[in-house]
Amino acid sequence: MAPPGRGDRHRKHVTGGEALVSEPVDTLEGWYVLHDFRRLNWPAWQGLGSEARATAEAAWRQWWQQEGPQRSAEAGSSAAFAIVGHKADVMFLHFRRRLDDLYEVEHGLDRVGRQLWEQVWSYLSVVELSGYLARGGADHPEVQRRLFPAMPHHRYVCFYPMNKRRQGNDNWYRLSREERAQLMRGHGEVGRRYAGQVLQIITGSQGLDDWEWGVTLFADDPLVFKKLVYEMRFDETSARYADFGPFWVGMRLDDEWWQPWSLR
Ligand code: 76R
Repeated sequence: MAPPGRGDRHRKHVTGGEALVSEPVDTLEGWYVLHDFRRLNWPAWQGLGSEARATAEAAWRQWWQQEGPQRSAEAGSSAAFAIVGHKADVMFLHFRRRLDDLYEVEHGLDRVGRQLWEQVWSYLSVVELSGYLARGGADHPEVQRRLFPAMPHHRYVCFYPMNKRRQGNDNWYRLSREERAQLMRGHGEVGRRYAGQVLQIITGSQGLDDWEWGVTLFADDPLVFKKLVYEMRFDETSARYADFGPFWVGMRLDDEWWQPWSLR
C-alpha cells in the first residue's frame, strides 16, 4: 500500500521533465542487523596460560549475558552460529533498534577477552518489507512481528548477500513497478512451497553495505537451503535479475558459544 503522498510526488517528478526511470517500491524497515563473522586467533589463544584463558572466557560469558539471548525481546536479540568451512569460525547475528546499539554489541566483544576474536567479515543491513504484495500498514501486528522478528530457533542458518542486476536488458531498476510486482509474485510462490521448512529474513542494505540485500535463511535441515536456493534460481526474478555474493552456513551454538574452542 503506497503511503499517502507518494503518487503525487512521483507525478510531480515526471512532469518536471526529470522522470525517475520507474517508480520505486515503498519499504518498511525494522531491526538494524549485523552479521558479524569472527575467527579465533588460535596461536594467540593457545599461547595464553590457562588462567588468562579462564579470564577471557569469563569476559565472553559476561558480554553474552548482557548482549546475548537473555536480552529483552523489545530491545533486540543475538545468536551465535559455528560457521562450517574456512570463511569464519563464528557468525554472530545481532538484531537491534538502533545502529548505535549494533556498534555497542560489536565492539563489546573486542573490548573483552583480549581481542582474540578477529573480525573476518561483517554485513550491515535493516529488516525490510517491500510493498510489492499486499500487506497491512506499519502498525499492523503481523507487520510489526515481521519487521521486529524474534531470533528464530532453528539449528541451521544460511546467509548470503545479493544484488538485483543492472545490466543491458536485464535491469531490475528499469522495470515498471507492475512488472516487478508480477515477478515478486512468482518469487513468493516458489518461496511458499517451503513454508514450514524454512524461515527467511530479508534485510535491505542499499546505502549501508556493499550489496543490496542480505538473505538469512533458517532451517532444521540444511538440505532445505540447497533445495530452496536451487529452485529459486529457475524463477525469473533470480534467473534473470539477481547476482549473489558469498554463502555462509552455520549451526547454532549453545549459550556458551566459545565452548568448541575451549581448551579446558
Ligand atoms: O510475504 C512475503 O514477503 C512474501 C513475498 C516475498 C517477498 C516480497 C518473498 C517470499 N520474498 C520477498 C522479497 Mn524472498 N527470498 C530471496 C531469496 O536465492 C535467491 O534466488 C534469492 C534469495 C530467497 C531464497 C528468498 C526466499 N526476497 C525478497 C527480496 C526483496 C526484493 C525487492 O524488494 O526487490 C529479496 C532480495 C528476496 C530474496 N522469499 C519468499 C523466500 C521465501 C522462502 C519466501 C516465502 C516466504 C513465506 O511465504 O513464508
